[in-house]
Amino acid sequence: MLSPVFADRARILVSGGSGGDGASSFRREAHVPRGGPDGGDGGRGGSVILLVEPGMTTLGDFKRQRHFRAAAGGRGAGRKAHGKNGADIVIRVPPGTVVRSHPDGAWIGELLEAETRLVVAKGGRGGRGNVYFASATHRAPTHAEKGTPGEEGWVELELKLIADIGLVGAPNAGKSTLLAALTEARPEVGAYPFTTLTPNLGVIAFDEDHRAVIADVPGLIEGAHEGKGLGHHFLRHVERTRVIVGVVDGAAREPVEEWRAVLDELRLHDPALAERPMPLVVTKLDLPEVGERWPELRDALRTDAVEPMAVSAHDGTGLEVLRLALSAALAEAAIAEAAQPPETEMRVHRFDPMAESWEVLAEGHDLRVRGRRIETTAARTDFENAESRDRFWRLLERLGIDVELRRLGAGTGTTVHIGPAELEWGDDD
Ligand SMILES: Nc1nc2c(ncn2[C@@H]2O[C@H](COP(=O)(O)OP(=O)(O)OP(=O)(O)O)[C@@H](O)[C@H]2O)c(=O)[nH]1
Ligand SMILES: [Mg+2]
Repeated sequence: MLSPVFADRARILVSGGSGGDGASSFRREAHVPRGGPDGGDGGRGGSVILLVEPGMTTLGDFKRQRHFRAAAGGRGAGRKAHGKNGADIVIRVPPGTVVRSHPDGAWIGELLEAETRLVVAKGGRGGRGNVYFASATHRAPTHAEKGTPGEEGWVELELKLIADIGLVGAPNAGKSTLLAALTEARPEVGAYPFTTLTPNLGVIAFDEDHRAVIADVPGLIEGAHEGKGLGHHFLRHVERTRVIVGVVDGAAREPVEEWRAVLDELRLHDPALAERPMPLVVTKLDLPEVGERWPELRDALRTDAVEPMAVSAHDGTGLEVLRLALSAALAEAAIAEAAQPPETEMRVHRFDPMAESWEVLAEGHDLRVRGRRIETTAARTDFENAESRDRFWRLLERLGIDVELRRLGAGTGTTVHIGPAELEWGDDD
């Protein structure tokens, strides 16, 4: 049984492991005083990965553990030994989790289907060992790269309800009662409007292999699309359901008018919503007055596309017919979905404006170089090693950054920040 849940949010700190440093080492052999370089690469750092866990329905677990840190990669060693890769951390999240970076709110991805994964903090790369830098003209390089740090940051998780079927209707129409009659869920039911404040979820089993999630949604009233009542907040979740079922209160004073108002609200929220084929259910058929007006109601609600049904959640009348109709509507929706690109496909946008370019900024008396490539290289450079330092300098020259630094006033003693590195400008360089 699924408990009532909705729109959970959690904020977690994720840290990829740093990559291991590459080794700077030389072969030792009995009769060779100094063999060739044999320093192996560092291992990559572990990543933090989100994975959809189909059974989960809340983000409540994240209230306790908020920091997830993947393991660092091992250092490379002599004899070309490769450092061990750091283990990934896999965090299970419910289907429907939307991931954004915090605090900028940038969209990172959306996890909908079982098995879907999303890397939220990539582990750092292992540095290359000095073996890698040997060449015909430079047979004994001491240069080896350091591993890069893993990505780290806060991400915001938001759980958006994904139900296959959404029950919509006016307040007090009997949506929650119907949900309870069709599933194991036990939502609160009340003889007054606005009993349901957040949607309830239940699983309906058609047979052993076919199950679907149904959600009821707080009642929709006139003005819902502009924020009246509570249902408004949930309309966007209704949009994502495969089938919307209209629930009409058979015992309302004006059932047809009331339903038309709900339909108007759907239309005002999104015209396409109201156009979707929508099974219609009149509730409370066990009440004598409802039994009496049912034939008339049926005629009034019938359209070319829809044959209304009537049920009583109290005595079970009509529920079997409703189940069959839901099963058929889901099958139809599946066919329609297959015909068009699935909107539930995972979209992942990683936008990185700094990937190719660089810029130099003044920071007080210091200068800062920003740019993906140059910052990454700085992070991988061991500035204690003269040879590594030279390589880095040559990259600055190649990219033209040195000219820009000078133009902005770099002189002896100026501090230049590049990624994690803090360098002092020397004119003999
Ligand atoms: N006699 C009868 N009463 C019903 C039936 N279904 C619901 N009711 C009653 O109608 C009232 C409203 O039921 P709910 O299921 O809470 O209605 P709802 O649509 O979820 O209402 P909100 O959450 O306020 O939007 C309750 O008093 C229920 O007992 C039914 O099939 N027969
Ligand atoms: Mg309710």
